Amino acid sequence: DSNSSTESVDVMVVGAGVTGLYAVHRLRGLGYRVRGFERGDDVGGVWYWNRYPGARCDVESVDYSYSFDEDLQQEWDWSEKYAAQPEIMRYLRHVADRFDLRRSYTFATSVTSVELDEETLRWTVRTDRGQVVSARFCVFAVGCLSRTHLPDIPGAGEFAGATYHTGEWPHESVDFTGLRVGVIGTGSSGIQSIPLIAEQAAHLTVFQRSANYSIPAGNEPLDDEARRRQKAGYAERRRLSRLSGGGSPHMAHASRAFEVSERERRAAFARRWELGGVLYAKTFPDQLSDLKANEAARAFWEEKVRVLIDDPEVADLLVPTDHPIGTKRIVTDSDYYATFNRDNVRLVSLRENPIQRIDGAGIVLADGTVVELDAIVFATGFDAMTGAVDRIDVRGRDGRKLTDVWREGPRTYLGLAVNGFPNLFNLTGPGSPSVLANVVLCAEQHGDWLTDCLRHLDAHGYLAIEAREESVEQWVTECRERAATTLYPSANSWYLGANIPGKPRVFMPFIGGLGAYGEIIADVADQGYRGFDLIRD
Ligand code: NA7
Repeated sequence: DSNSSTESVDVMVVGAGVTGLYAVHRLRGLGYRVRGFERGDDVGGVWYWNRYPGARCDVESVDYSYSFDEDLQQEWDWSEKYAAQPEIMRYLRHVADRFDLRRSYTFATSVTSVELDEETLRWTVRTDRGQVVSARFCVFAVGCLSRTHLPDIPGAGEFAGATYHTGEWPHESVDFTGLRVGVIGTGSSGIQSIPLIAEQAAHLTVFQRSANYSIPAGNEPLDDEARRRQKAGYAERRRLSRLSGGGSPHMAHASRAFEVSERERRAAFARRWELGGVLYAKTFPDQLSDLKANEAARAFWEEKVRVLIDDPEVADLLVPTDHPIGTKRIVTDSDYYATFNRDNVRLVSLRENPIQRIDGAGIVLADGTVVELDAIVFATGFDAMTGAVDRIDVRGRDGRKLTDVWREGPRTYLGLAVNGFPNLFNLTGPGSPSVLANVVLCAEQHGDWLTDCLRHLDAHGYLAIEAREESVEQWVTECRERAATTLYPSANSWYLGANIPGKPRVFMPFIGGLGAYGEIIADVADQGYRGFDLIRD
């Protein structure tokens, strides 16, 4: 399937997830010739790959949807408060159809390298299927949680049963009926899938390295009346969301945690608990920067969770002790804690009894116990934020490799651009707020900024745009300094690369939130792309 003739385009986009689809739509709208490549054989990005049982978004569906087209927004009906993966896939397919986006993409094709020609400042793009494309602009929309992480456990190849990774779940249905199943990992993917696997399997063993904070979603079906109300309120909802940190209309309490009485504090936590899920992390504005405020939130959480778990010793293991609440993403669950009250579910704490190896029969623990299994599910997460970019051999000026420039951690200006890599943009990646906010609004924010930028270049006769090194240095410093004022760096999270052995420990997202970030990048554009070099022929 190789085709070595070179296609010439204005913009090459990698990725047909939430971010790539919108970028393609906007770029085409400006008349650019666009060629997209997508590794999966359909649109969807993370939602294409993460089809494990229970996969569900932790942002409300009304918010986790595009805002750029009022008819789309008004006509699409979400069936639940938090949409499950199949419904999000249906939505993204619908968007692709409605705006005829598929015709710009080549599917089941990975971009393997992009190389700058310093004479012309054009990029030569190569794929794993032999295509070669010459592009003026390269746009990466490859996702922050799209390169799966499989831990290197000795003997893993010897296991006689089936193995799965939640982030690369098979498209044909998986049936655990009658089987002894092990799940390794208790992040969002583990916590969402464990209750459903427990219902199906004969027996489930959960292997937990770190306990996580999880909060019931309070998920519910949406009826016509609920949808009507949401849609009628969309304008205001979106306005508030764009100003917010997280890209949803829910604002933190107006006062700091200890500026209110204990009664009011508890009432505020209770309201957030009822609202469900990840929003609890920002009940009070100082909760993620002040340890005492955080401890109040944590203690309330513990009270609520302990009553859900019958066995106090199991509860002791399920309550985290290693990080402040919210410094790893709080999981939004359905029936997670109650699952440990089932007779067919057992929790193994790897802190007390680590995995030593895997053999043909199952998982061997440090104390010599063999947990016999028919299937192992790795819910072990991702090489986050940089992993998917690292898969592409990106070579800029002087043949410098992006992976070398990022060796000590990602270095970007505004999350969008890198010195030495003119006309190359990385959307919703490190240095941007995307993993701490509703990524759909982040995708629109970046897609809009990008198209305005290209229009500016063309309107003024510029060939290229390139981030200055001092701008990159300032942005990296700003991201680090902002993170240092919070409790986030104290957790061993994937925000810091801490889940990947040997990865540099750098807080990768911009922590100031979607609204503040939007102001910064708009301001840069308004000032003639401050901090960038605009290059003529
Ligand atoms: P996460 O949140 O990174 O969770 C991965 C889990 O796997 C986490 O509990 C890890 O424990 C565990 N893990 C990773 N490596 C190992 C090894 N070697 N042994 C045992 N356990 C291990 O990934 P998810 O897919 O659940 O969710 C990712 C994001 O998607 C989530 O934040 C949402 O935003 C959506 P650890 O905590 O590192 O000790």
